[in-house]
Amino acid sequence: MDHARSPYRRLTSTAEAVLNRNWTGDHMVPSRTLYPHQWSWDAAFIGIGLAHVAPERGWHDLASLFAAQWPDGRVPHIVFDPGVAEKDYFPGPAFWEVPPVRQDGRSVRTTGIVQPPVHALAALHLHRVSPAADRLRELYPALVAQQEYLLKHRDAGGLGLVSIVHPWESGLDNSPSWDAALARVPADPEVLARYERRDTSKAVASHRPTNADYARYIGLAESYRDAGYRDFDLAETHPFVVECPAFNALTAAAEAALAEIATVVGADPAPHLERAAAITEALVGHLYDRETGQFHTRDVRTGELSKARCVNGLVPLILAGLPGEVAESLVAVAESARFGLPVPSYDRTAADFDTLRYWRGPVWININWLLWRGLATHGYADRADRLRTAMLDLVERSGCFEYFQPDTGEGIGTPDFSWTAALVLDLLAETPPERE
Ligand code: 2M8
Repeated sequence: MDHARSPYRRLTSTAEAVLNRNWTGDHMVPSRTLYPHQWSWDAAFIGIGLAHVAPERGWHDLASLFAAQWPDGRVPHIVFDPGVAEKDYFPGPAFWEVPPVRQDGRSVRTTGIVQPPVHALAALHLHRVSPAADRLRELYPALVAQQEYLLKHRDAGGLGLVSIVHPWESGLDNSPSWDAALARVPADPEVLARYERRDTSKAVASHRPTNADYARYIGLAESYRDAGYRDFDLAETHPFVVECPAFNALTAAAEAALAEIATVVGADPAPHLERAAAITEALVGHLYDRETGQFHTRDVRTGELSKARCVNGLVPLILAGLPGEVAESLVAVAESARFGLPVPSYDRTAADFDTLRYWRGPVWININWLLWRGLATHGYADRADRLRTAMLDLVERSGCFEYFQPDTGEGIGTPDFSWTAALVLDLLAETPPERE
């Protein structure tokens, strides 16, 4: 990256400084205040940016995350830093009750749920920007095991799609995409009487999920935990089981990235390509709605598609194998009055669109970064360029915030947020997208 000639010189150094402050020596934290541990899909987005400025840190971050992978292949959504006190994040290791795993000679604890598998994409990106075939070779079996866990243990609906069992697994925690399915999960106020939320003491409460949502999150995590984190008969036994279009698109994109990784490490790319095509077909066959022109979340327990038009329904644009007319429709919806570039996290015309509350309206850089790649992949170069400039202008003006008010561009949530900083560095480098 030629920093000196970039029109965003200040932004480059701001973003690098955020990543330097959030590096612990072993891994990156999303935020020193709000998220003091290591998060799964954050590590992937962070690796994509670190590729340009500190690739060794990017590889190290991924390696330390995968060192906490469970024997069944699941990559936990949080790896807890043993040096951080239990009181500094809720729900912490004492809540999840997962036995410690050995990681680089020390003992670490994790959660028992997952997040979208963006890691193969990140590893391929790191290798393309800063070739490291050995690193790729070391990580490949773990990336394959991650996919096998999702595709074998989490196909609760039997359609060849991955189900999530908790809104936190989506990464889009309080998206309206889950409202219909969550309405059947009791929001027991007693649950919160037993615990204390930490997030609302570190961020503005009206910018975070509501107490009713949190009560459901805790109740769901308790029931999955108390069933031993087993994935048997989920659709019959667990109260929340949904197929998210973004999670599944990222799972298909991971297979496409693994096919490329396989060719580098001397493995067979064919099974990965087959799986990428099969997931893409299942996505279009079961989660795409021709009337709304976008994808929707399916509730596995009822078989119904959520009516909410959320940004997770646009993310399948990242798939090169998407039929042309579906890609065209997603672009039209993204540019319509419902969204607009950069896309907010929810339909602007919905009665409950909320410009401040987390994943119910604000603009997030990781999702826009995925759409930027999707636009480029499908040949919408002008729109991709416009979106890139809009994201860079937004972050330059407001700072590396966690999310942004979609009308004013004001930065909200935690400042100094790692994936915003990292993805800005990637946007500045303008690496062409890999073939998903
Ligand atoms: C947010 O989620 C965590 C729970 O996992 C939280 O609210 O405490 C989400 O934005 C998620 O996507 C992200 O990975 C995490 C850390 O940045 O924060």
